[in-house]
Amino acid sequence: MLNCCNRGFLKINTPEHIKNFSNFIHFFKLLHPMKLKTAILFLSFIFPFVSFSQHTHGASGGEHLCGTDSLYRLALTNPEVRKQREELEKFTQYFLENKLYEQEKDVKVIPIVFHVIHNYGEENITKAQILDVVRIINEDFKLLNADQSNVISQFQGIIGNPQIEFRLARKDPNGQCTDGITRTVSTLTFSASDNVKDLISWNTNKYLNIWVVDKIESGAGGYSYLPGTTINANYRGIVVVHSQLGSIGTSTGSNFAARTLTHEIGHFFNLMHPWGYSNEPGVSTNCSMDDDVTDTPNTIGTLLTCNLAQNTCNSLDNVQNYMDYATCAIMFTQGQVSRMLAALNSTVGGLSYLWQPSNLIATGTNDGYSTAQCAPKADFIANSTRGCAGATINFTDLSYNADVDGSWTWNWTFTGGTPATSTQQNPSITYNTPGTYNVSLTAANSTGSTTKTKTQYIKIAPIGGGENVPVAEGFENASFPSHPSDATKSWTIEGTSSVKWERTTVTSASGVACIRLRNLNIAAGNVNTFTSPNIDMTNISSPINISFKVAYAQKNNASVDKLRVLVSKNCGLTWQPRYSRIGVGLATNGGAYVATNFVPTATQWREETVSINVLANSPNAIIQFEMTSEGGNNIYIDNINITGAVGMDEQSSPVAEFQIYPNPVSYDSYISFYLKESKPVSLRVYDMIGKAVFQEDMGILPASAYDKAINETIPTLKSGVYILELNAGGVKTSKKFVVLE
Ligand SMILES: [Ca+2]
Ligand SMILES: [Ca+2]
Ligand SMILES: [Zn+2]
Repeated sequence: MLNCCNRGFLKINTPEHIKNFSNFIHFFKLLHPMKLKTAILFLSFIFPFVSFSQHTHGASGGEHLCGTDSLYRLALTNPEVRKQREELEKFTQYFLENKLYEQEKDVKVIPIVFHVIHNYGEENITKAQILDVVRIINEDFKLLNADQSNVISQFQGIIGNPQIEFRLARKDPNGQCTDGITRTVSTLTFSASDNVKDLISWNTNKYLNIWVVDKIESGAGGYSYLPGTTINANYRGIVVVHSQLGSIGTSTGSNFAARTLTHEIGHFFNLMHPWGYSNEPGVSTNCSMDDDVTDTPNTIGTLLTCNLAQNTCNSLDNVQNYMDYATCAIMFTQGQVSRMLAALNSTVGGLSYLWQPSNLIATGTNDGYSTAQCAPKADFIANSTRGCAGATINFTDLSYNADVDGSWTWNWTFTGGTPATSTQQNPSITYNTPGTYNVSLTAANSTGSTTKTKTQYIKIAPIGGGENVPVAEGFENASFPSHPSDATKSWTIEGTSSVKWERTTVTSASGVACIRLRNLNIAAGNVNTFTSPNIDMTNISSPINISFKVAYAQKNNASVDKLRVLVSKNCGLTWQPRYSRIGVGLATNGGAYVATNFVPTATQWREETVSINVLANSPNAIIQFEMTSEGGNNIYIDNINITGAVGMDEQSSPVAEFQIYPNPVSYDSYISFYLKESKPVSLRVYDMIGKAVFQEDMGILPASAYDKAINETIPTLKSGVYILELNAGGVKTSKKFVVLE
């Protein structure tokens, strides 16, 4: 953890920190027998160095703060890393002594690429947000930032201008057209580290790679390798969370967030924090360390404050420096610029290759390079991938790699949908027939087109069917989640991690089995669910409850795993949370931290009872257990019981006495109901596979009793069993009826 420096609030475990520090010094002495003090001085450039910027809020802290110990050790033990750091520092000293920075007159252009790693959430940020941060770093690295006038007078004279311009790549490593933004779908975005660089990395001798993620595993807001500190060239670059990227969109919008990428690029160009190589700003011992920059005053560092009179090492601190952790960073010093220019003239870390004219041509970032819009890369998302027969699902175009202009076309295909094709950008499609369907989109512009197909993407369930109340699930049948004889009564298990909910006989609250999620080794941010079959609650009224037994333990005080129970009455189109417990509130073992595989004892189960009256009278009730992993231990559930009263829930429905008589229906059957208050009313008839075969919108009806002759209302139906759904102001009530030949 020694050189894990955090941009933001620090939760360093001090004893661990000191222990590691001692280990490193000890190790260093083994390699280089010399006086400890000298060793510390040399550490600042020999030590393999990764900088961390921590998220300003919601940091996971604890053991997750710095997940790269092994990386440090690996780098430290690598002679090639030490050699590169020594080489770079030697070159930097030569560069400074000979004032070679005075010869650096031209703006250096750096090709950059943003790799957005996402799982279709808010972390899939807009191009506008990326263009905003490109604007910010270009202002900061060309000294065009308007707020430079706020630099206090004592430092006005040493403001530095790096003269560096960042341009989004227009050619990818294969010479293909790009707008400098890639998008990769992966749940690694929820617990990112160098793992996301294994998903995608462009030649780091040609591009500055910036990976944008939802969360960094260590809790940091961003991190960058200093030049020469990673032996894997694919790992050079910057990982940053979307909430600290730029000033718009999903960014928190603070100056700290908006300047995070500026700070990280400073590290990428070999700058350290002004307080030196310690990972802990604010401690007095930092006064004896330096950042190897002559004009940055010694400081112990600043933590999310902005005291312009701050004086921590017997001189005025430069708290407005981008490389400190103040909330008012607005400048580099000239000394920092000189060191960055030295690094940019060194091949260490590949930096000197980036701005060569031949590389600008290769990446499409040379002056005057212009190209047509690239062909779009097709992608899309649905507002829900589940629904009952008759559900309307909204699709959103997410195609990228080109800006939408008048030449764009969208050609959608919706197997099983109505309509079955669309040329709208964001169409809404109705699915009347139960089944599992593919969706495909071809996005085109004047340059070209690509097609994205999502197979078995939309799952439409029939109206009614499945289980009936009461439902008891004790996980005793070995076929779980499958029902041994009736597939409509099977449960489903889904999730983003490779380890998912599973039936186990390791322990149980009753019988010999239960369901568990081996959460201990699941990365934070993963979401795992198990979901009931459809439960037909037609004629089931409140009180409706679900009870279950749960067992869970935290691993440490940072374990904030969340269990929720959600209900849907439209086959999963929309969900309502009914239960949520987090971390210590979820724990059932008295709150002890368990570091190894948690298996509950008989007394470590807690029974929960949750009211789910919202499902009253729904023919399509579904219940889902959802675990969001956040660093804790295993969770177990057993003895699920769903109970309700039989009969119409007269209190909650504006409709009473809904009847079809006689039934089986004949030419003189009637539909009758009593509307207690004025409501918009519609009727829908479904066949037994759940396909909507008839629909009538009756408009807003006044409160009254209604009797409608069925042969004047519903067209002739083939013989069979049907469900008539009466929708009064959104409250649906269903009746089965039979048609005979
Ligand atoms: Ca200094
Ligand atoms: Ca059981
Ligand atoms: Zn930093």
